[in-house]
Amino acid sequence: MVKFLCWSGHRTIWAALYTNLWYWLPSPDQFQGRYLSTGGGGFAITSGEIDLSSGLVFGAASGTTDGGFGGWDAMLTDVVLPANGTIDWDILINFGYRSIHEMTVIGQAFTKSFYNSSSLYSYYQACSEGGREGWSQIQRYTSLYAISFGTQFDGAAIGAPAFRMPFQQVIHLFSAVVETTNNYAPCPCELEEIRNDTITACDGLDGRVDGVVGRTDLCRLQYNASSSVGSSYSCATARGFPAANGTVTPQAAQIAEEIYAGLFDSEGRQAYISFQPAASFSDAAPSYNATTNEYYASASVQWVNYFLNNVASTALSLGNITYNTLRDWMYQGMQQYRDTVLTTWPDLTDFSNAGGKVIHFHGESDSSIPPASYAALQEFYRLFLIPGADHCAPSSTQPNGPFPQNVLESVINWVELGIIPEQLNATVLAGTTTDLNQTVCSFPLRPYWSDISTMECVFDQASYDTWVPDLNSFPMPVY
Ligand SMILES: [Ca+2]
Repeated sequence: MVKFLCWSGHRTIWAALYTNLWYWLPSPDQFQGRYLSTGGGGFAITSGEIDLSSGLVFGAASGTTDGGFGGWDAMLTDVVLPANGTIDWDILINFGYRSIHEMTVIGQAFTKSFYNSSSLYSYYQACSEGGREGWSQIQRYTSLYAISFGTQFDGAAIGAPAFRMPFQQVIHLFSAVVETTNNYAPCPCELEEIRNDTITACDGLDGRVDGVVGRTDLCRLQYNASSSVGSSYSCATARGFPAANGTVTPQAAQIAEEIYAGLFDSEGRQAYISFQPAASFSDAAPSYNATTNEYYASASVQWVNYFLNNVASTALSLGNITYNTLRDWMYQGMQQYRDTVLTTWPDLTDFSNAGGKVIHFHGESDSSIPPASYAALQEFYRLFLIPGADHCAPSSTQPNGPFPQNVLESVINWVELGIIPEQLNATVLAGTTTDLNQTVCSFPLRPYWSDISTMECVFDQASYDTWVPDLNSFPMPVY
């Protein structure tokens, strides 16, 4: 294996003088005619060498880029505001789509040259922001390539993408605004009790009692957090919060229900989706005033300050923020960033015609990016909702849930061997059934266990309808 570091010539105005590219190459006897691009997470465009190793297993030369941010540890937020009030659009375009593209084109040519290989299968793999970066390539760099070269990537393994970033960032404020609107900030222990009750109540809706809510859609239809009112909770001191005990209040149940329901404007029109029942209430975590012994709502506000107000500050009062404010911030972000980080160009005809394939997976209990509202385009695109899983990882609260370990391999088998991933292989990584292999249904089919060891993939319209809400707060389609 050779670790190779080089740079491409794209200059940014003020921050970095060049963009760093980093490629890992398998030894020639292990090279299998493949190239892999990888991405980042959060506001990072790279995951560094951690992801580069994932390609070597499949004999793929693998690449990552620092986006011209000035180093491998630099974040977009470190460089996107050269001064308050000014966005560096050049660096934002790097983040949005250009740097991954340049790294890929150079990486493909470099790989062909290095191994003296005339043909190459090209892949992409990443999760979260990295998933958005993958979609940016599929959506943007196919038409041109389809005419004469085919698609930029033959296949992509994409997890929980932040591809509707201007919405998904704002929804991180939603749980706290639900609390301020209801004038009550539950201690984390109280909401955890509601979550545990939700898991207990909804576990069996998938036909099997295993501590995993495999049907959050049925849970949404059949469960109400008001059932938790009066349940006792007790937590030791943890994470800066004092020990707490009590019983679940109607206010906390109301807050949980509003968070599950999603964002609605003052006229009752839905603006955005939220997390599925059984997901953790991590966005609802309050702050604690040790002097007054009071909890108060708080939230991360990096997106609003940096990208909507263009101020490098993390301070933002929740005091005057309403549901309509959140809705308006989403609309502002949709307008302002529709050609950079809003990565939802809906027409993938050229990608499909060129033979491209995508496997997209998303934890059903994702507490960072809501999993709803993806279309199913089965010929070239498969969506797998992972029962019980959190954001790009298994959930510690539903440890018997499986998590996919070989998504890239399934993509490779689909592209190179024509093996259609009717179901996705996944493995239980913790809990009482560690190492148990399971399969995951391809959406819109949903799991139902007819007995303890037999899972069927079924469809029912009422469940499906919960995944495709009408976001009619906006006067135009939200892609
Ligand atoms: Ca279950």
